[in-house]
Amino acid sequence: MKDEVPTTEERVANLKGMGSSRKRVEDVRFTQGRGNYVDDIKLDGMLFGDFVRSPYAHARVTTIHTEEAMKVPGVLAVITAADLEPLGLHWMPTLAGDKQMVLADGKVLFQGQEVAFVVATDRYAAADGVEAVEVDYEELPVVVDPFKAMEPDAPVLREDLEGQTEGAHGPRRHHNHIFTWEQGDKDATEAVMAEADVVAEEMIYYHRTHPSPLETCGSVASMDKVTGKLTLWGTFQAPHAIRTVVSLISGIAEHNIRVISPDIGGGFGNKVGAYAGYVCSVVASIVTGKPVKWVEDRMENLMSTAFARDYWMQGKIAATKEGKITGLWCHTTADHGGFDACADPTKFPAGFMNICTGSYDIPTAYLAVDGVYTNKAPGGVAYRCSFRVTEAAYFIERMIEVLAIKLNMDAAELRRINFIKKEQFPYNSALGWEYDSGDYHTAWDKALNAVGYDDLRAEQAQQLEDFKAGKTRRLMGIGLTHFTEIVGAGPVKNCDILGLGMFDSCEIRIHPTGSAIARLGTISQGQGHATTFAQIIASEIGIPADDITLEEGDTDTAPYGLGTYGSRSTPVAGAATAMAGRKIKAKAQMIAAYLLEVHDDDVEFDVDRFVVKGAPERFKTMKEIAFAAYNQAIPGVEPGLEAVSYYDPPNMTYPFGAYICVLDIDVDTGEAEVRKFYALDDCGTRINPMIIEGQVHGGLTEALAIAMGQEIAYDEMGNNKSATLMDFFIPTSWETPNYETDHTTTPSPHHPIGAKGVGESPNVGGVPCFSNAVHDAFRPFGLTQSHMPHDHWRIWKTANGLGLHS
Ligand code: PCD
Repeated sequence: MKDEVPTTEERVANLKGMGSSRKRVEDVRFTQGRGNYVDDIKLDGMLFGDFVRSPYAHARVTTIHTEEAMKVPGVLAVITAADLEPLGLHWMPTLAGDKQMVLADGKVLFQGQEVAFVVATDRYAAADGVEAVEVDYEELPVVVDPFKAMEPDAPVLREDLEGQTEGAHGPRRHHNHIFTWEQGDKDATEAVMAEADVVAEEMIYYHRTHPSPLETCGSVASMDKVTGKLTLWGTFQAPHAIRTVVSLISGIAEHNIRVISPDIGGGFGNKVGAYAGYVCSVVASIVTGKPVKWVEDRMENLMSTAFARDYWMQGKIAATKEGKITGLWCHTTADHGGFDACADPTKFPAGFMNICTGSYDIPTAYLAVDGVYTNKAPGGVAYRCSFRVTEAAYFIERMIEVLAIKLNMDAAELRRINFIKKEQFPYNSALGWEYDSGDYHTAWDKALNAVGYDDLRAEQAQQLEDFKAGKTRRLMGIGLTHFTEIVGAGPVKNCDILGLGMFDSCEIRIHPTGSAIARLGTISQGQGHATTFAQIIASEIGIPADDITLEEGDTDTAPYGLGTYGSRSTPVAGAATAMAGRKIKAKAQMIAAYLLEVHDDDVEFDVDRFVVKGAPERFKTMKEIAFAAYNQAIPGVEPGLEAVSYYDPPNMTYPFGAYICVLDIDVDTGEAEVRKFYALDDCGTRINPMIIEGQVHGGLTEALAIAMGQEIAYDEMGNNKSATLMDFFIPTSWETPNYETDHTTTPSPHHPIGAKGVGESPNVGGVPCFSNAVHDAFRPFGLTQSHMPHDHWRIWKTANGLGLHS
């Protein structure tokens, strides 16, 4: 019957393709305890490793006594640097062109540094063995302040580099100096500063913090001596790169290494780098011939793997009296800890910090970054941001506020008059980027209208009157942010990690019955790739998303890719997915034309089928075409229906957003309560609006944590003061406010489906927004800058310092 023929809308809906809020297919497993994380892996005869760690931040290691540990029942081996040295594995290369000790080689440079690896028959015996190892240390003077580290008589931290005046990123001018990275025009910027009507200057500190995913880092190494094959399961955000690195440093041929990232319980940049635990589990497996598991505990995670931020950003911003910005100057001192283990593309030692001109049309700018060694843990990862983008966004969004104060202007208006205009895209920034697309004014107006900005300001003024009149002890702060991100590394010509170009990949195989499997070079850590990438394929080739299996993370099966971080999966692997889909579609078109006995050009794609142009009743569905690909001998066409795409993006994508936060601050307790948080994101074409909303909620909550309490703090002796979740702030549902989300859609002109990344945006935009709200509350009392995190104590101190407690 005619009305049984599905309508176009029904056929589209049936695909659950791009734009649909398809439910996450992963959650069937995750919500029923069927996830398979590294610590769930149990192999026959598996052994366990645990680290002896340094209690000192800087000390010479004279002797390591292992005899007592070897007597502990179950302990099989205690590995030290001396054991690794003959294998050349006592040091390993970092992603930043530096090298790092796997196990303490003569000295330790941060508290919690790995000193020895105890291998035992179970986790508890390994821990007992760790207790029984005695290490003789000779304490050395500690430097935790990057400015003091650069003083002439500062202690020499990296003795291994003594006398080396050339580093991986150019000359070193001091024994604790790593590199200086300069971008933009220094002389021109200084000239602008000298001539400007107004120059605002401020030191903006983005404190040290740490990603803390639910699952900590870990690995299981299994060396099969019979086949010569090493299998390595681990919490890897970049499994293929790990395989290549393991091959290069161990000498095991790459085809004999299989790296598997099983389910990952959150990454947030913490799982990008290579850690001592991975190396030690591999070595221990080779030595013992047994599988060896290493999983760090929470304290080890907070103390030793991948910190984030720790940037001291000295800024100057120049403008005309009317508020038109004429120049931006920034000098950053970057505290990298004991080793430069930052995870950035090779040519970018300070990541994408040069996106610090933000959303504004700033004609002249200069940025210099000095990387410095201190006695703190190494890392410097992109904790929910694309390589230092969050530092850049925090810097410019604070500088805008500081300038607004100096000009005595409304900060929303100051932003508006400086935004890059829609017609200026593609826009070349003064610090070297080509922004692909944007429509900032539209987003800004939508945001201000949505929150009723003028009314909020009126209410705030009234509340200030009441405060001054003694009628209330609460102040209201309105935080504004307009951020621009840069995600999707990314052009192979600019971006590589350890020489590996940052393309990504997707392979799609259509089965005879019309369902499919797709494999990608990326790896989900909770983002929902199995859901969203199937949606791209569904729309591209007309097979329902529910009929497509997605696989990532097994280097024996997945095509080579650079992994998931820096919100690069959608911009790069998502593009590869669309391109692989298009290759399949092109072949399907030939098959359809053959079946319909017309010329290739006489059929056209229609949702889930090819139809004869002008005769829509004559068609072949993708299901029929798939079967024909395996069942018919078609002249000039190979059997089968599959394709692979390795995608090298022509540019990065530049998502943006307008965020507004309203805070109520109790000046007597220092408590800050989020009354309202509005987040408008523009990530170009949206694949799954529900997943995007979830990404925004998660990223905003991490932003709340960072801005309002989360910090890795050290005392003068280099003791980590926040190595437990008692001291390191993780917001629960209690502290987490409601978020209002919104969007505009400005597609990327170069991405095959117009999509930009979104996973990191809420963190990048959220941190300055919360922080600006705190500052805004105190603006009438003369506050221009106070350092994050804005916990109750610091807010109370700020209020106190402004004389509000008298
Ligand atoms: N999307 C859609 N649409 C659009 C975009 C996007 O839908 N337009 C979606 C996708 O598909 C996915 C998501 O969303 O699913 C995301 O995406 P992206 O942005 O592209 O990103 P990816 O690459 O995928 O991922 C990454 C990110 C990052 S970077 C981070 S931090 C975080 C985020 O992601 N992490 C995480 N998110 C998340 N989530 C979860 N759940 N978990 C996790 O871990 Mo780094 O650098 O690493 O730091």
